[in-house]
Amino acid sequence: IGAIPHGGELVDLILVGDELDQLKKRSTHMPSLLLSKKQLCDIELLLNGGFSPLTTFMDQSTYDGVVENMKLSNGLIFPMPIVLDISQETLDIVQATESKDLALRDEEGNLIAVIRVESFYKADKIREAKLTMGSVDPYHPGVNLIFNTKEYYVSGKLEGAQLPVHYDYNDLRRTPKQVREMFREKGWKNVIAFQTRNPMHRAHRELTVRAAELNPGCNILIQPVVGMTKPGDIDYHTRVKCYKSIIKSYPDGLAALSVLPLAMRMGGPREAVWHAIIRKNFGCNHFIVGRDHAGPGEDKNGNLFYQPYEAQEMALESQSQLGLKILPFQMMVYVPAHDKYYPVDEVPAGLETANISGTKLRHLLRTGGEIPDWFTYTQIVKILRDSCPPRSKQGFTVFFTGFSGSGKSTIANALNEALLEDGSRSITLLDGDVVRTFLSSELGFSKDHRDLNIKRIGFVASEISKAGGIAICAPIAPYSEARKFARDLISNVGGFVEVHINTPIETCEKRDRKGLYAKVRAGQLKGFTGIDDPYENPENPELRIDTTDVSVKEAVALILNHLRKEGYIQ
Ligand code: PPS
Repeated sequence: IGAIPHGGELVDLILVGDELDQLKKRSTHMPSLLLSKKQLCDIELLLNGGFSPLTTFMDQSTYDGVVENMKLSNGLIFPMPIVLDISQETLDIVQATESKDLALRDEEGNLIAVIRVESFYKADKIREAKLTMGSVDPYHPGVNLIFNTKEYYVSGKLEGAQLPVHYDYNDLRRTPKQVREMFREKGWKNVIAFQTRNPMHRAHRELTVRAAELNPGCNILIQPVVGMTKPGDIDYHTRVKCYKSIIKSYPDGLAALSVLPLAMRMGGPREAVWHAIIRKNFGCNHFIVGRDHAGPGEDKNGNLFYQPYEAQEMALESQSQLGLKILPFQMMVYVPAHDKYYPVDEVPAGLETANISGTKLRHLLRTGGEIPDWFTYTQIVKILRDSCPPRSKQGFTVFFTGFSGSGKSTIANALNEALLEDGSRSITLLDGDVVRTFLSSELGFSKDHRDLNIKRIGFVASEISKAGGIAICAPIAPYSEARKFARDLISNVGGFVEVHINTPIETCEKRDRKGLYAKVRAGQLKGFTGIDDPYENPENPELRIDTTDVSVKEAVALILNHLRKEGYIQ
């Protein structure tokens, strides 16, 4: 049923019956490895045949062939290293056992598989990143994944106990065997696969329907990734709601939806070839590769990691080795005069086009701006708006930083009252002293302890912001890295406004409200920020306020103005 799997046979590594019982029994005496999110995704597709013909994680010679030539030892094309990385410590523990077996478990302790560690090797990660991702810039998500693997890659016989357990979308999670079964039940012989990690809009629907029109007799499998995608992407729960909605807009019986637990590497050209192989294993014999397939976007200097059609070119070049038809597509654009979508290279001469980029869409969602009907469907807009409310409905954090006595707490308290008077969101005040009484009572003032203190504050504030509340934090927070940690964590789930209270240390000492500076000068207190302990000035805070000649009222007004300007309050 469907396309012939890569290498001829669909791999299935899950044991059954007595063999499974024995594996489970044996596993209780083995050392265990807790699989990471990426490892869980990889093992799911290894065990269910999504990565056929692979039957285990790659040994050194397979890995070398794949990294250098995109070839397995039998000559078959395979562009992506699939490896199991473990630490020196875990390797030593396994090496000390007689059987060399390692039980692979999920974070709840469920046994997923057992690997017999028959070989291990240390990878040259720079070479791996260069050859597979075409970059060694850790800003590239795939390069980052490579650099964050443990030092040893291991290989050996892999026996599956069960697929990783999921509690969501079980109606859409199908193995290659189950997808093939679905095709058989529907009577589908030729299937076009469509890969995505973004919400789908009219352009995607038009593109896939057009692919089917150009290839008569083909049906469409929409197979979005719900494993790991590019950091910052729209979460898959929101996306699956969009897919479930848009699938209803296809002509009856033309398309079906199934989700894929893949850990994407954002590896552009090689990733496109890899995606095609996976879809072949799922029974599809056509694969759409559009503009910037699996692209990681730009590096921090604004340069593209890959050219927009580089992935498409490599997929087309590999077509004969892949044994499935690559359907290359240019970007689809809207032509208002015809109220119709066209591939950008087929737009009738002289006609204007329209398009809304992902960045523009995110901006429209954030600001509550209008999203036109020609771009997407009303239902999709509603799903996206519910999941990305405008800033006036999102939670946010105001994060003060500055010396002791700079005025942080006073302004934080006043801001708290002003926001309570005006708004309806719940507010939590995480003042330095309060935090050190309730959250960090065991911590001192070493660098490690100060960093941990700020991480805790960042974590609590991110949970508050995520739930739609306001967190006002007022620690000294002397180190940039810990402040960045808090910023990154919170910005992912809501707004983040850093306010540097840059009152000079001399003024703070003159005020000396708590008498701490006097104690420092008397030699009774050591390691005091700004006197004999560092304070790294924030480079780009949203606001800087020196309370030497700005009153508390004025400071609060400055902050409220900023919050208003950014749309957090009205
Ligand atoms: S940090 O570095 O962000 O973890 O510090 P923080 O938790 O904000 O500090 C809270 C209060 O501790 C008092 N204190 C000191 N501050 C700086 N250095 C040393 N060694 C120290 N020892 C005690 C100080 O009063 C801080 O409160 P604020 O509100 O800033 O005056």
